[in-house]
Amino acid sequence: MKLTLISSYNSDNAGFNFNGYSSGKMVVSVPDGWKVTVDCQNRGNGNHSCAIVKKGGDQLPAFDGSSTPDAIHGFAKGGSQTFTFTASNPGTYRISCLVVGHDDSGMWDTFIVTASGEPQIKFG
Ligand SMILES: [Cu+2]
Repeated sequence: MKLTLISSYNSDNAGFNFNGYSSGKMVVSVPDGWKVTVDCQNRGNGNHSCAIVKKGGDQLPAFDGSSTPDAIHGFAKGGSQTFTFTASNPGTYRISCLVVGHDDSGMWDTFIVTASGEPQIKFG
């Protein structure tokens, strides 16, 4: 499946959002074993990145390849980077911007690997 994550989609939470959602309010569920390609775009003025990590504060990807390159520095406005990984180990993870301070500012959403079923996105 393909997941498009747009950093600073709008001014919600001072731009610290993906697709307009922050602090876990967008919940993306993917079944175990599915291959996920993330298209990470940046519409903000500052640098941003996209990664799937296990929990807040983590700087390493939760799955092999589940991050844009050099995610701690991110990339600039107008840029777009993609990465592909395979969802595994059912549980709750985090879509995070790993640029320093951004996750702490709420620039994260929720990523769940389910045991089975179909991919789904919910908004809380
Ligand atoms: Cu960011």
